[in-house]
Amino acid sequence: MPSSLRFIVPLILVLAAIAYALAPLVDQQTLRWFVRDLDIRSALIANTIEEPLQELLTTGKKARIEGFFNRITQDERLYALGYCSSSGGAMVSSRSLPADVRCSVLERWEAPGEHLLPSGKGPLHIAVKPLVSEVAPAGRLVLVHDMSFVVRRSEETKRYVFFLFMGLAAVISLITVVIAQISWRGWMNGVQSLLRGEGLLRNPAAGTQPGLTEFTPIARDLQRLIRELETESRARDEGQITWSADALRAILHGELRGDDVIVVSNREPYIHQRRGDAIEVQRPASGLVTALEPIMRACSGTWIAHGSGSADREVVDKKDCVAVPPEDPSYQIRRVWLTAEEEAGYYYGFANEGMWPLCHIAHVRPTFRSGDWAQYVTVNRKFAKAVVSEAKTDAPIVLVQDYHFALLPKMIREQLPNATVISFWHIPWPNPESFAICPWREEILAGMLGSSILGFHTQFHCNNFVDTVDRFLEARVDRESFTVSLGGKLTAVRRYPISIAWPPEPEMLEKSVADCRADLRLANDLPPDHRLGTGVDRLDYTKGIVERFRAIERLLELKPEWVGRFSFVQIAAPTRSGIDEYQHHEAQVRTLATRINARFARNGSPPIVLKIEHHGPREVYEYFRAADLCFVSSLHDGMNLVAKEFVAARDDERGVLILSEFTGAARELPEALIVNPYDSDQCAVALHLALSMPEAEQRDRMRLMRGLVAEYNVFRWAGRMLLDAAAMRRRIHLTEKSGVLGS
Ligand code: GDG
Repeated sequence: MPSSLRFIVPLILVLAAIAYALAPLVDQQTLRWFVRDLDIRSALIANTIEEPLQELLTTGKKARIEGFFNRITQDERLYALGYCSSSGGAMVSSRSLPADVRCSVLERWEAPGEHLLPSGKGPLHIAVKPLVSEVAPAGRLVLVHDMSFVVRRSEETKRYVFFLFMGLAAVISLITVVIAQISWRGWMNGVQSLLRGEGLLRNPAAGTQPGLTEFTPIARDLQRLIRELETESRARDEGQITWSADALRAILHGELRGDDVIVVSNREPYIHQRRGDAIEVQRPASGLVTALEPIMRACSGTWIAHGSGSADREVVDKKDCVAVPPEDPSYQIRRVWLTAEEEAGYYYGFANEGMWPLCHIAHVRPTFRSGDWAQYVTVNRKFAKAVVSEAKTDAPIVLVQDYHFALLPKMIREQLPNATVISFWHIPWPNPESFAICPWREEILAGMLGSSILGFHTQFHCNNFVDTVDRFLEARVDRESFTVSLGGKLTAVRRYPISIAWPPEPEMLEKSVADCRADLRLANDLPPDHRLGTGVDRLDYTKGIVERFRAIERLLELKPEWVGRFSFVQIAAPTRSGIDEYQHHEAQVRTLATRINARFARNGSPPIVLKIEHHGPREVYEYFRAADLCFVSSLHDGMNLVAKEFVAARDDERGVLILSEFTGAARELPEALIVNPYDSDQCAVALHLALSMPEAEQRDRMRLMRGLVAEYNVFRWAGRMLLDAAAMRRRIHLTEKSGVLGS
């Protein structure tokens, strides 16, 4: 209440001041009203008494007239009456007429209006009315009214106005205090319940606090505002996040606290190999492992993969699991064993002879065999079983990697309908016409649509996928939200461009660029000032190595000044060598290199140095740092991490990237020299441009590309997918909750 007084006292003072200021106005106004009343009253009395007075005047008896006047002035208000004859003489009046009212001064009161005469009792109102008659002498009647009552009334009115304002002040204060108290309590309760997580809006039927319903619209606005602020701050925060392994871990701790996370990929993150008596642990150099390992470490999850190492079986427990990383175990690998037939059919057959060429459109015909398909189905089912047995809850988050597991999402969803399945397709998705040649196209699409979120590197591949679904399945495609609904289940199709870890491991950049340049020229028997280009790829026909060599040949034809002054080192890691197409490809690459070298080698410097063997990651980085240019000429590539690795390796901001327009990376790195690898003349020009590019231009281009790779690194790729999954789970949770409330 003391706080209420702080409000009431000033209010009363203000209203009292208003009443005080109004008092003279009230006086003036009431006086004006009474004078007008007395004017009318005087006229009325004059008219009433005119006739008897004229009769008395004809008699000429003064005493009778005075008596008449005295009788009339018995009236409480009529103070005095007088008569002045036009023919002159003294006034005939009642006894009470003031002495200063004389016939000689009557003119001043003749006009109608406010004629007041001060007296000891209070003001007197004087009215003069002319009397004209044929029977009696003409004259003027003087009517004097007592106005002391006006003063009395005015005092009363002022008192009344004052008390009225005081009453008003009291009522206004009371109402205000009551409303303020109710609102305060209501808001406090509302804020308390909001803090308790109950929300301000409760269904009246479900027990809204009494007296709060009128605040519902305000509460709703408040809630919306809080939501908008949250979203805005999250968006702002995400924009400001410097994505790193630690940032990813911290975000996952916040967003997916306690959630069960499972990764499924064909390749395992740690491979145990037997070397004589010892068991060696190998870590495949893979962007995928770099990206997904922080997630697994943060969530202590399970990574399910094909156990391919020669000592893999020796180190697992009874459930085929092994804790990793070996030096500091924080998550486990669950190994799935495949028979030789399964591996041949599922991996080499359907995945790499069917799906791989199908999706890359690199002019290698896909081979589809029903036997391979059967193994593909079997192996996908085997992995689905492993997922179900490893799930600790009925709603795990499962990250399915790549084209080896197109059927897995649907199989998981059938057995764990509450699971959140995020599938990522690392290779391109072709247009519907190209995809149509797959004999099991409907099964593949339906399998993938078991995912909650389906990710591709580029929007172009997302569009291709949605178009393909639209063409071949009875599904509802929403191009506004980019979702596909099949059998009432929704899949969001999203673009998540993969990248590399940033910053690169410090030991990769330990050796200076100058040392790398000198050492690698020496190691390859090249002069110290020799210009060097490099390419690092798996020996895969989609990488355009043949086209790259043709472009080098064309450069030397068109610009002979580079003959003997420029060499290109191609690191080609053997891959899928059990597949015929890959053997042919290797042979073709070797033959071409030999032919070009025979044509253009000078002074012991071959234009092409072909290294078909696996290199250590440090060695690969050394080549990136030593080279004047890196040439990525993929015929079709989901992203291509080599382009980004070259950029990351060049902390000296030198070196030129020549990049095929058919890579996902080309959409992110426009500062590279973008080429069509099928156009060898254009590629030759790009090579020449790169070799003659001024250092300042190299720096400007490299700086922009490094900025992009730093910002859009692999931790953002993984983080964005998981944040989207977390948001999707929250939304589903809320929908279920409101469904329960609504029912
Ligand atoms: C698929 C998609 C997508 C190569 N040779 C050696 C070696 N490498 C490393 C490179 C790079 C990686 O392998 C190759 O990555 P890419 O992205 O170029 O290509 P794919 O293997 O075809 O991968 C592709 C990727 O998935 C990720 O989503 O970008 O589009 O086709 O890191 O440096 N590493 C070592 N020795 C070698 O001899 N150590």
